[in-house]
Amino acid sequence: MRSILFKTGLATALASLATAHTVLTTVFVNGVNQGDGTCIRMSKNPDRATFPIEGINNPNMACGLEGANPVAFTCPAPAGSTLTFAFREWADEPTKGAGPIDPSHIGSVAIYLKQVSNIATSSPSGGGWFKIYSDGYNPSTKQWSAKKLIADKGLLSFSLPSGLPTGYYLARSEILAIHDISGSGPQFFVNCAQLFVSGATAGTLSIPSDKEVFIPGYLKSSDPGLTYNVYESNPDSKPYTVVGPASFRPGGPGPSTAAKQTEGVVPSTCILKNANWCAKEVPDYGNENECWKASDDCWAQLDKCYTSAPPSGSRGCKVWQEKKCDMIVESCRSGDWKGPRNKGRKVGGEGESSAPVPGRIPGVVVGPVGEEGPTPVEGGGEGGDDEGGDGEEEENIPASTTRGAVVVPPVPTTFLTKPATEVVAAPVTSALPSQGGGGKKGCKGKKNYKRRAGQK
Ligand SMILES: [Cu+2]
Repeated sequence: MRSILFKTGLATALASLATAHTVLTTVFVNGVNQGDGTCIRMSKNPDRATFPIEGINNPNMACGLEGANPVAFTCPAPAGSTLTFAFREWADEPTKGAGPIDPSHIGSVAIYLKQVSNIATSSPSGGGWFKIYSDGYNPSTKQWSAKKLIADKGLLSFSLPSGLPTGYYLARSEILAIHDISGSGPQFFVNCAQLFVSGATAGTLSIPSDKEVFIPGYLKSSDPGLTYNVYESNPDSKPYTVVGPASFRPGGPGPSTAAKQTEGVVPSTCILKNANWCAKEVPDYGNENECWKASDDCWAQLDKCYTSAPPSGSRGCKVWQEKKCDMIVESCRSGDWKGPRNKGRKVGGEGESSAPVPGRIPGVVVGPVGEEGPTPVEGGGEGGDDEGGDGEEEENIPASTTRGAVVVPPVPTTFLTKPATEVVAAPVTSALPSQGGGGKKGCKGKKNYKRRAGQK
């Protein structure tokens, strides 16, 4: 037991040592927190998990470092539902630093999907990828996507196209930072979430050839989105073009309850979850010997919990120890040899196994941006090449949204695992990055800020 206690402290210490750019840690489906790390492929190495992918032709461009390794759970998400991705600068501490990313980062945020025949074994790299969301610079708010992400506490909401056929998908987040392209180069922060989408149709989605991309392979170093000088160009007069294809959002009737997920389901016997690890009830006990056996079982599970915990944290392991293993030890010692108590019941309260949600879940904004559109929208910031022009089978955007954005109301906060604190949007006084602390190579470039500041 002592060794486990030691390990507990060590795991926490290791996680806190992680250096930071940004990483996708948490998925919400229609506002429901799926748990830190759950369904997400991220590097197990806390020192690397938040780092950019090196080289635009690197296979890791598909799902990030260690992104070919599947995780045990695949999150169910109805076609047309709202997903929220949470990004963190410090993988296990959503409120540390700037929140999602250092303010020095300027560039774009995009979401891609790929339907896969087997969520555990299909290769993330290769064809089949299509973009469903992107945001670069929004001229109406004069905000770069990273600034918006910081204002929204790292929470990015987007909707799944309503016409997705039932099946398993990788949802890929791509945060591109180009603040230091002439130095260390572009920084691509990439992760994937495993999804089971329930749609009204079955089969393979057919993607228009101009909207399907291979990852890696979809980028050239000469792409306008990778050569744009954020210090010499003003995005209000020289629009920034987000890299990659135009978005593809197949329209359709939405989800169906007939769709049945068979892979990556969280087992019903799971009484506590940390990322992609699940605790099962300990064996029954009726005497001292059996009690200590149940205790051993509990601590052995705890060991697996810590071993499997990704950089997003091990809060669930701590809950398992304090609310299960410590209690069993206590009852074995005190002669209370009948158990387990609360057999089969969930351990820990709602949300205890994840970090507190740092802000209010933002609503999804749909529809093309109008001249006076108040907020970034899907496809916004792409210089208008992304408005679903060929329309044959793409999502029908109501006519009333063509002049401005329709804001879907935020999901009720009662869904949240912790009471959400109201986010007061940071006043956007300028697009200049604030003076952040730190000093990571390739992440700052204060000289350049001055140049831009002087130019304004
Ligand atoms: Cu960085």
